[in-house]
Amino acid sequence: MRIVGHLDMDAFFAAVEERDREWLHGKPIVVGADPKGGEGRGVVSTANYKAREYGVHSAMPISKAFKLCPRCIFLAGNFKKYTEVSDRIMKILRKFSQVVETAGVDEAYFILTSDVQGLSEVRLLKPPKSDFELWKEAKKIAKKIKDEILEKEKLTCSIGIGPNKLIAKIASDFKKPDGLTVVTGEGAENFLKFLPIRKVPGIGPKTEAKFLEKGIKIVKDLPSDLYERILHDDTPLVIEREAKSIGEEETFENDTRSSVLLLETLGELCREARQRFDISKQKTFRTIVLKVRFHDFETKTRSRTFQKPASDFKILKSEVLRLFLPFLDRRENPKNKLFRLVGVRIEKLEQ
Ligand code: TTP
Ligand code: MG
Repeated sequence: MRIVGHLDMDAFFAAVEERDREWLHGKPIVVGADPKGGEGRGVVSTANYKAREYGVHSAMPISKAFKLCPRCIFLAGNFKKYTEVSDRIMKILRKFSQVVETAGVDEAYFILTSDVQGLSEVRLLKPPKSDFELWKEAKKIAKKIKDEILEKEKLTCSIGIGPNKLIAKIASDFKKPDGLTVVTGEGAENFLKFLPIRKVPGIGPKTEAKFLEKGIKIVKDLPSDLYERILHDDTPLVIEREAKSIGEEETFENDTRSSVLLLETLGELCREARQRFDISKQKTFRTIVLKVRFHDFETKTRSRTFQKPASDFKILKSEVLRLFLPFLDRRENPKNKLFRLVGVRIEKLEQ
């Protein structure tokens, strides 16, 4: 049995903007092209839920959005920022599932129990348990993911859990924003039957129109081969290509000189690198790199390459520590600067 999750951030770009500017809280927000007082070209990237009440939605011409909602706040958006937020969200997700497929800037599939291709017996949920308990536990994990994203990023998302990718994706969209919808293998038929066909990913406006002409409005009336394909979709997750190196870095909330915090952070980064290494197909590494960035953005890296490939993570931690200690005194930090970021990387990975 497979349990697949699909996570999708709510009104992603707009939610990030609203989060980051207090004066935007509670206002209708549209991220996209410049409306130029209704004359602007280009489209809406996204609108928050408040702006959607006016009928504004993604891909709509910005001029139309302006007509529908002149009092909406129109923002250009900052893709770099959204990518950074996205990376952090994916990192949270990876703490809960070893098999994550990033499907877009604000969405990802993940496996909660499975025997995924190439990864023998990835079991996050502890067997043996009844199916019922497994689904219940999957729901609990999804709740934890939502809680941590809310706590750390102050953003809400919607998660769907299902027996395959397609159903998980339909489920994540079922209740938005801030939804959590579980569709068990047993419940899948009942869940799907009466859904409008447009809810199925891949059925766009054109396909929908063709089916509507034939009187097909809901999923259960779709041709049976298509219906079966949705119900028994077995598309595997596409896991990112094998890395040639694995790196983790952390930018501090406030620039710091606290050796306790610095060393703790480096320890945590080694652990994270180790986790990623463990689920990669690689068996050994030969180079360890430490990266340090000071408050003024001066950046230094120090590395050590072993003659023989290593696999023991005690070496990583001790070597990182050895490379870092000179930064705690005059040797590498004569001006006693504050630290902005530290990073750890392992390179020359081999299977
Ligand atoms: P979506 O997940 O489709 O939309 P959303 O996150 O804004 O809203 P929802 O709560 O319904 O999930 O897309 C994610 C981001 O991708 C969205 O914030 C902006 C961007 N995007 C575009 O730039 N153009 C588009 O047409 C769509 C659909 C999305
Ligand atoms: Mg979204």
